[in-house]
Amino acid sequence: MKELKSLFQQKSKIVANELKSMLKESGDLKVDEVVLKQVVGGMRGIKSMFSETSHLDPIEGIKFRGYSIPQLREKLPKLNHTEPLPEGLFWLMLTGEIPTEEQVKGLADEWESRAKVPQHTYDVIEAMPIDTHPMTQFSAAITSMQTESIFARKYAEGINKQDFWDPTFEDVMNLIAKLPGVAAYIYRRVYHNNDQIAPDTSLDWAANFAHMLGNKDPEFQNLMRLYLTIHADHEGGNASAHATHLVGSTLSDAYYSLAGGMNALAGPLHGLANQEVIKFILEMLDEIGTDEPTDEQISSFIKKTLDSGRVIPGYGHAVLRKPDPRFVAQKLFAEKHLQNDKLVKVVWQLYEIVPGILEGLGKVKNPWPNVDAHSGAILVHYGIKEYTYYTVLFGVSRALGVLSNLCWSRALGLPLERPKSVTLDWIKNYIADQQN
Ligand code: HAX
Repeated sequence: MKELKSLFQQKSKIVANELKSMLKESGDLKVDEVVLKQVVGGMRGIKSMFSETSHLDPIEGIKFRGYSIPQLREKLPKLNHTEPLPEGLFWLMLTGEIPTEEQVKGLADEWESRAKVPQHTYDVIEAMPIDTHPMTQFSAAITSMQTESIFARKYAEGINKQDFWDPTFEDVMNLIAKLPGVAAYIYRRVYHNNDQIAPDTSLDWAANFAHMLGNKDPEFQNLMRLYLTIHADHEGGNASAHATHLVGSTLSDAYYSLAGGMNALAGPLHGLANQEVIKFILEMLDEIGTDEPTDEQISSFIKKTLDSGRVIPGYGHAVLRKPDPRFVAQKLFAEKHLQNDKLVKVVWQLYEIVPGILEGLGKVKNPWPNVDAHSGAILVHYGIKEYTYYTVLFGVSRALGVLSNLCWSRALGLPLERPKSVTLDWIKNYIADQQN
């Protein structure tokens, strides 16, 4: 994959030089103001990170190197399928260029050639009890592959810091190539009696993953291409991207960094929300006693959930203030392929009902659905009913974004991340000083 590597080197050098001269000339320019509630309240909105791979607009949603999700679905190579290949998005995030069909095909072949998972990683997975959450198995498997890190080896040998990006790029390519095999292994181990399916080397990255999960339906392969594309990145500050970046900023290698990001993704306010959504819907249908509930029945279940001090999973967002374009993309897919699916219809009913109720609370900043509100119902339709697995699917996709970001961080020589924290006494004294 010399072409992608040298293109990335070339592009990142330009950005590195530009950034260097901008910092030299305007490094002291003020870009933000921070108020006390942001310090205590999860740093919402504070501009304090650099990330080149994507940008999140509260209204327009995610843009990958300037391209919205509808534009990606139109412009990224599909190789005669109906949805774009995630390989194309990875190329775009690293280079800023939409790749050609040949380049995407070449990248798919390259990942296929690097896909072999070390035996000890399977052994590590096997050492865990079968009911270990799949995200725990996934995270442990990623950490176990750290033995393969070229960056860690080169660092120990004393590599020049100008060259850090090179072994990082190699680690990232190796790691991404292996993730579908690791993730599919966990799925087949936990839910299908360890009946493993060998990879089909003629397939692209997403379709081969679909195949190893156990589904050969071309429509499911297209779903996986779409799913693995749209979940990949959500700018630098989201919890999984930020965690990956933070760990990586210590010069931990790609394996440690991604495991850190996956542990963040495993939380219910982040990636685990996809399992929580379908669990919530199934519990609701069970309690109401029908798979075709009325709007009134849904409304009263939602209100009951809120009254019990719980959140409605799949709704709300720390940045977005409109329906998530990733939700919309999945809805369009479902409207085309599974409009008569009863569970999908419930997702659409929730979309009509939940925002009004959340708005009525007067405190929820974004009452609209996020990416996780739709995915589960579609996966159930294609036979992936085991919802405790859903966050692993998200993780395989998210790796593309956070790892291309890691390549950028190394190429730009971004430093150790180390913000300042304050204590209650510091806050009290600061308030007193300001009032005097
Ligand atoms: N249901 C009920 N209450 C909600 C809510 C929801 N879906 N979303 C926000 N709120 C509440 C918050 O809990 C908070 O209440 P308190 O003041 O009582 O603490 C209040 O509204 C203000 O919160 P906010 O500013 O609107 O939202 P935050 O930026 O603090 O949090 C979250 C954003 C995504 C964590 C939040 O909307 C939430 O908990 N949603 C449900 C879980 C979910 O779907 N997570 C996935 C998000 C997308 C993602 O990362 N996917 O991986």
